[in-house]
Amino acid sequence: MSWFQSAVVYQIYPRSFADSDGDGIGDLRGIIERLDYLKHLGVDVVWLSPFYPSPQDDNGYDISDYQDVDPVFGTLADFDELSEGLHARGIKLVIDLVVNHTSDEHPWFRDPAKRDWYWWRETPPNDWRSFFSGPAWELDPVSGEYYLHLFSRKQPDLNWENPEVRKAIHTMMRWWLDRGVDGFRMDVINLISKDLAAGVYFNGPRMHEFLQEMHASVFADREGLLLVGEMPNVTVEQARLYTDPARRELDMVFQFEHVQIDQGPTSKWDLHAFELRALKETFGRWQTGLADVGWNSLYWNNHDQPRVVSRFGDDGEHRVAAAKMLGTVLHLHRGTPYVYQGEELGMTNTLFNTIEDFRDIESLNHYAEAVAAGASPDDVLLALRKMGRDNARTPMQWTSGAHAGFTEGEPWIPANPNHEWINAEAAVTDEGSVFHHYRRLIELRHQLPVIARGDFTMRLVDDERVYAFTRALEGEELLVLGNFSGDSMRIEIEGWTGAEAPLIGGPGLVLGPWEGKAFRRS
Ligand code: TEU
Repeated sequence: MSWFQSAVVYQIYPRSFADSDGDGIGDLRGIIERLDYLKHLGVDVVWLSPFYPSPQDDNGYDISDYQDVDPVFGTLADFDELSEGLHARGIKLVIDLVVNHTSDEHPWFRDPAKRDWYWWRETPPNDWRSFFSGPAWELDPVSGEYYLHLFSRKQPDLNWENPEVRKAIHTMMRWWLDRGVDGFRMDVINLISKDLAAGVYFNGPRMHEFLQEMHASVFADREGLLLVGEMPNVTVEQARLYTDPARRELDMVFQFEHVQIDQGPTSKWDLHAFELRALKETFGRWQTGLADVGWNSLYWNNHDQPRVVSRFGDDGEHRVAAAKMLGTVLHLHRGTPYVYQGEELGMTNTLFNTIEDFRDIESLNHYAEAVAAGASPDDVLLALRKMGRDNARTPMQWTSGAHAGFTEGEPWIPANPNHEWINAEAAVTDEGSVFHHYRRLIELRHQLPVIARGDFTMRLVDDERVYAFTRALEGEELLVLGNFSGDSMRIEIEGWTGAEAPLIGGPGLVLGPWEGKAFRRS
């Protein structure tokens, strides 16, 4: 049993969390001022998205110095104060490790002696496309050669084949651990091993070797860390290898299947209707696949995903019920739950009228490319509104006041107008709020071993409206129900009568619109 099996992680996207100095951009001192809020919520770990020096082409995921703080976010002294403030409250601190690529303004990329730290070719060796539109090979007019960037052209990919690159990254990682951080969320880590000739960049041939080498070189004699790898396109079978403790690679991965069920096979902008059965199929397979070896991470949201209550729930009349139900269903699975800032308030997608309202490079580039290729601007906007990452990046809603209490200046992206009624100040004083529901879910995971470790069985696999599962551990059992519809209903589950002790919600196997419930017996 590892400590993280009963832990809950809270993700902070510093740019959008809290602004202490009125420049309209969130910062580390803003977070320091809100630590008691996190303590009240009861989370065990904070994962902090990038705060390092960066040209901010991709909001800090383009790093120009791995061992400092961007002045827009504060100083290293602020970082240390934040780290101490969290530790004093018994909360661990995990930082983002973005080492598939650097910024093109990183000194490594500018150093002629480090030419082989990146992927340079006289002609593009393949036709790879960037995740942010356009070709992944960019011509550098100075040298006349092309370099690889799987993300923006300001995010050149590091060449992990070069042992010096790996050594420099390991040294940097030890520097942060020595400074007191408790682990890493590793950005697109399954992209670091590539086979250009075979056209492979997901889960490439040397992935396990690179992770095991990193483990031996950086984590070997340290305990209590959290190592989570972000892995688009990872399969259950691969995840078993990445997260098997005996292999000494990672503790868990972020897989993407459940956040792609409403998207086309080749493009996230290709909108598909949400189907509950597809969600159950994928989650069920991951629960079973990692039951005997490895470990799941559980998430609905992060800074790259639209808000879950708008996406899979109801952000209108039944918003509070739907947000609570989604929390109940996710948190009572087996795995480590992640809460993205504002999810605990039931924050929703925002309103985007025109393309001018978007800030994210992914959305802006896609719009330009699709419209230039002849798509109708209205159709493209429709997809951006639904799937655009800026939905997750509007300011954290602290109060009903100006700019949601996020800043005293002009925010870099406007607050969602619904902060007038969806905000932390109102939620904390309302016992029936989504916030207090999340507090309770976090507390339950700490208290009940059946939540942290129990076996998982999906029930009602074919039902189109109800998500149902049971958990079991040493004679202790849970039944969890989530109504993914606006209809009230009575449920039948073999072996359960509804007379069992309600853990969440009232007695009886009846569900109101978007209601979630849990029952317990032993
Ligand atoms: O994201 C990688 C990723 O695969 C996607 O979620 C990506 O954001 C995009 O939506 C694909 O369509 C990570 C970070 O979480 C993201 O914020 C960065 O932009 C990206 O890597 C590059 O560092």
